[in-house]
Amino acid sequence: MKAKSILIFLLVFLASSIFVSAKEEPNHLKLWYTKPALKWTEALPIGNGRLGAMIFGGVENDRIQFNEETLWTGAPNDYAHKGASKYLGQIRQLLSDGKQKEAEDLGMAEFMGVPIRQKAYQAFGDLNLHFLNQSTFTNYHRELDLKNALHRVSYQSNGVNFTREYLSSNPDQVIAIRLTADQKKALNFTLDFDALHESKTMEVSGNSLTLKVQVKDGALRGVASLKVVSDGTVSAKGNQLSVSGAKTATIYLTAATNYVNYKDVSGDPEQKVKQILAKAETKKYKQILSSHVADYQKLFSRFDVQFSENERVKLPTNERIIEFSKSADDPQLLALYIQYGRYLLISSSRPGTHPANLQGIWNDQLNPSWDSKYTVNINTEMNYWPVEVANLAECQEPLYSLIADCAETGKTVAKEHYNATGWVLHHNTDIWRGTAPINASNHGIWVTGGAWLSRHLWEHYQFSQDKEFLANQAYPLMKGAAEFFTEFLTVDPKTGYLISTPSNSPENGGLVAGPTMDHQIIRALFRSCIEASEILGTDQAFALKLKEMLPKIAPNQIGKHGQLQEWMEDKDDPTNKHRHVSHLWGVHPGNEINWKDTPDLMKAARQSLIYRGDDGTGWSLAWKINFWARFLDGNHAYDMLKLLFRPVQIDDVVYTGGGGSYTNLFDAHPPFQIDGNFGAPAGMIEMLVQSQLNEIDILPALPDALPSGNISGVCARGGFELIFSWAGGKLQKLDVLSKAGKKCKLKYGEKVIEMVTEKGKTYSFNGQLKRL
Ligand code: FUC
Repeated sequence: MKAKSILIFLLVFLASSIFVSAKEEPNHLKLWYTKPALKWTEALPIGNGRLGAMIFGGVENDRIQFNEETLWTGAPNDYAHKGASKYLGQIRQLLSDGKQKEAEDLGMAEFMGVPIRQKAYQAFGDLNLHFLNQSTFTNYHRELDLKNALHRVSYQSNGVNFTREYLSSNPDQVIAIRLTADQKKALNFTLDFDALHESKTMEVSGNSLTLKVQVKDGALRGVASLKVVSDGTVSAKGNQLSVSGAKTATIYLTAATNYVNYKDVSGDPEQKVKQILAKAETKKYKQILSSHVADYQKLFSRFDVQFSENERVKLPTNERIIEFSKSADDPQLLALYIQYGRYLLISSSRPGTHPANLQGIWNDQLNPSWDSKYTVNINTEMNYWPVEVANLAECQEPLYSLIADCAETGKTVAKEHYNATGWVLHHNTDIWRGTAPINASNHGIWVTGGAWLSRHLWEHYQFSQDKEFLANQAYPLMKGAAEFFTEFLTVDPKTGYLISTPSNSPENGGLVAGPTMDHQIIRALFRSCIEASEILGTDQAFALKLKEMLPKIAPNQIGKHGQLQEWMEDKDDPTNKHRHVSHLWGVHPGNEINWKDTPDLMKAARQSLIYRGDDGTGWSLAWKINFWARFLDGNHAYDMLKLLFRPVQIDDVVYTGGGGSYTNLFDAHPPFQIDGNFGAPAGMIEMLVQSQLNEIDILPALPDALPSGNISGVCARGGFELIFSWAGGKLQKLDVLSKAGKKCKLKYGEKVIEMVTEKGKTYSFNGQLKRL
């Protein structure tokens, strides 16, 4: 009897999983549309960390605009301004004397990187597909399936059903496009390459097409090549390939450059591309598809989140965004946004690749906004805020490599600009790992970029409890960053405190002595080094030095408007709506300001945020979601989401400024900048669980608009992974998996429990935190 019911269950399960065919995947894991994309921000992104593409899904003409992550302008260069340190004392003195303009002028003349601007990430090219006789079509559908990392297009034309599937494979290092018709010989199309680069060549031979580009200002050149495999005839036609009389065709596209690392551009892209394609061509599409899906799902399927669902879930994504801005009653859109953020992270940042830049890896221009590089005074860090909590720790590895590179280049800059040991990274970096001050002295001389990035190393240890990582990778880099500040911090002649000068409160108020944010970041860095040295049992003398310096660093101060002071002086303007709210770093991502230990500072920080207002650019909105979650005000955080989903250039909606979302749910600074796509999911998760204060706080900032839901695979500091559900605004059930066997302190509302845990064991609780 028992066996029979198991069999029936299995049959029903199998039937239902077959029934959930491609198009029936849950809607909280799909972006979908009923029209092809016309604008770039309507196209949908695919990526494997290295190769990215935006798919337009046009019927007669399809555009696949693609990128390779190492195609940048410029050449190896350390950007250091040799001998700049001669002017450091003078700049400090001018600032101390209240002569900001003179200090900035001297900084501009003698202290900036060489050259003063860093280099730009480049669009690579377009692959265009031209289909014959398909000017009329019906039943058009295009979608991005986040569960399988697949983009699909389907439509009917002249009585034939056509489908296309697009993926960017990490295991096979190709973008694969599979085209099918449901009738023999119905698939007829031509393919060609195009590129914005002035210097470009195209070659056609056999079933392959090659595009070679040389960047205008620099040492890098790129080679992109594709092969077509089809049951029809593949032939060359001028600069094009032609496929005729086919039922199916598969295109394998790959690209490479001569970039090897930030010091070496001796790579052989022809050879690399040839090897990749030779391998791919011998495989069946099904094999490439299944290893792609398996490889992607290893990361993606560890985590799930669901809120309550209503009729809105049946709308195409463009309409859903517009409806949300009218009334925010679509909780499941938030789940889609969180999962889209995870999808974008997996697609733009894989072990062995470069970190996600300002646009991830997706860029269609030669002069993208802010060069699509790495701005480290918020943007690059924000890209990685969801990694730990949303169970994608591996995706942060590229950031560790970038930090390690900058710790090398940053040594030269520390020496030349400050005559100091250790390493420093200012406002920005690029593929050449520039670390010197850039752009202008009023914001480019900001010294704590490297220290902030080092926090990500420490946080990874906090979440993973991986001592080997701490000893071998994290601590040496953290220590180098801290060493710099032991020499850089100077006694403020006015207050006697140690201060960071010259620097800047990003990007507000010009060059100053002692911005609050710097002191918060430096304190956090020192504290983490002290703790790491205790855990590892090393470097006691260095830890002692940091301990002695810590209390001497200028503290957080409350000013005359009840605000947290952004600077040493009480000069904040309560009407200033600047998008950066840097002095609240200690609230998030830092933790030294919190309700438990420093309630007065927390109130002042909240007051500062109220003065700044809710509106802002895309990433600014995303940061404010995180702040409101830390202030434990879920309803205010939810209000911020209404701004985040403000439609930007969607259908005929008129856009009125500030951040928002494009049709493809890309975050709008505007223009597109990917940080908000990562910072906002982190903030939404922060509403559901927080662990920055040595306890795991469940549903700390649950908004009224999310009365029920469930989340699984969400991670907390201390090496814990949680599954929990809530209904009617109340916790129902909680499972805690202990991955490191550490002590666990759980908090839900007023209730707090502590327990010793065993590594690998799961502990279950009811809604009152009673063990089950
Ligand atoms: C910082 C921000 C801008 C933008 C740029 C990439 O300079 O102030 O808003 O995000 O980075």
